[in-house]
Amino acid sequence: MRNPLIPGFHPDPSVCRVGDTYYLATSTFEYLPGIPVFRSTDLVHVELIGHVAVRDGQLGTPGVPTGGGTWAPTIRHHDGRFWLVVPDMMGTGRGNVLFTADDPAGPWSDGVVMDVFGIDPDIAWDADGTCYVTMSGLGFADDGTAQHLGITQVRIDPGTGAALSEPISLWSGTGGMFPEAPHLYEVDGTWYLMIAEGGTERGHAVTIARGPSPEGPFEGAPHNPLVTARGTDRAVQNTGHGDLVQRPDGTWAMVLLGTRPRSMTRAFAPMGRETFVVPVTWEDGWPHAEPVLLDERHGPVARTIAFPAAPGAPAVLDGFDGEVLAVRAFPRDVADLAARPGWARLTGRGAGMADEHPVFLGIRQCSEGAEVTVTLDVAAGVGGLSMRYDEHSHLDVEATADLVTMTMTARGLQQSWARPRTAPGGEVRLRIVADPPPVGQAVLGASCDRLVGLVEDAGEWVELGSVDGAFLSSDFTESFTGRVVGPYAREGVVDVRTIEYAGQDVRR
Ligand code: 6LW
Repeated sequence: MRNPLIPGFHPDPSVCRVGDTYYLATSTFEYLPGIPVFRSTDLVHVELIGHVAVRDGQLGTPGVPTGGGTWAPTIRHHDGRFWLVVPDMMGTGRGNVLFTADDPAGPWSDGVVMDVFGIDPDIAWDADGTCYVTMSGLGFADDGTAQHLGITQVRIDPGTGAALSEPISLWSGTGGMFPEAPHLYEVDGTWYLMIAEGGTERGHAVTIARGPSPEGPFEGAPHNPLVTARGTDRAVQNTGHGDLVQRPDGTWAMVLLGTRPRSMTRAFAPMGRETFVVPVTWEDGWPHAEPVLLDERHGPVARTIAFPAAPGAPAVLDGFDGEVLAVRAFPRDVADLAARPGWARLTGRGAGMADEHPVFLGIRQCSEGAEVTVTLDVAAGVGGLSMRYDEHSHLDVEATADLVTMTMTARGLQQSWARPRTAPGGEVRLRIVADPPPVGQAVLGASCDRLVGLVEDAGEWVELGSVDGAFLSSDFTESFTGRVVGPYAREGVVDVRTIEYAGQDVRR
């Protein structure tokens, strides 16, 4: 199988199948549009077909803190419709929301808030039509601190989200921390409860139990964990948080999250958590999954994002390519496509990328080596190209009509490089290059992921400076997201012509 199945920041995958077609959804946290939906007919090629959250009010994203927002969704097809449940966490998040759609490409409903308390909800029905929401339960200790309650389950009315029962506790794994990401399946009359445990870092694992009913009692598999990379030097680490699906030919597969960390010590993952897929076989009534390997490579990626989106762009929303994200806002709230035909106009508010609501449009870094170039007009403003994890950690290459600066901000540390433009003017091309890892990755410590900022000056690409990419990794930033890169405005009007992405994975 070719991995990652969905490269770039795409954690917490969930999958369902209708006929010959698989539908997948992943988490978006503080980014909008929220919760991408992908289609695949072979679990090798995936196509972005839309997003669940494309309208104001469906999610509380504008006021969620970093690390909050939309966490792990579950997508299912039941009774002729698509169902998606997702936690919309912290700040202005709505809680656990249930969306429905006739067409998975959208439109999805406004969503109802379910009367359940936890994260990572799953939704399942038994043959009588009783609807079960199974989650990683949360409660509060006497002093008000949040407590993990293990895997819990509530019966709900899927029409209103109302709870029809008190939470019950189910099997909560084999002792790893943070039992979460539960999914329930009925296979030939037996119910399976698959979960993640060990935390989403290097201890992550998928474990499974089975029982006679959706409420259990559940007995853990003798061969748990079903999947883990912990204690190994495999190229794909953090493997966990999976969802099972049966193929039309009766065989099974699991989608799950993992990372592709760099350096001999597997120290940091530039792109954060991505979606992988592994084959699953059954023996003695238990599923068995293979470890996640990188045995097949993706080809080079080359894409140009135009404004408005070019014909054939995926899942176009309000004129923007569906791969374009904005932070705590929709791309339409951040950029004006009408002001200057063929350009996206960004109007800065002063704070640049340190703002919790940056005037920024970005796409995910989706290959180990990446070269991202923007063409801007800064005649009436100050702006540039940023590679961001969050407002505390970002690499900015910024231009005015006569000066270019590169600034690395990493959780309170900051360093800048500046250079006058020898050919001053409004139009400027800026580039960030993420070097691919060395073949074999036999490099210990720093500088095995060099990030380089460049400006095109008088027709030549000139290097401004370089920094260790470890500072922009999910490990250093302790982030649930990944690298998102694109243009921004700090002050005044900055027009964006294109974002060009060229990248390639390394041969191992
Ligand atoms: C998600 C949890 C997890 O809710 O990380 O890896 C959290 N798993 O299941 C955010 O993605």
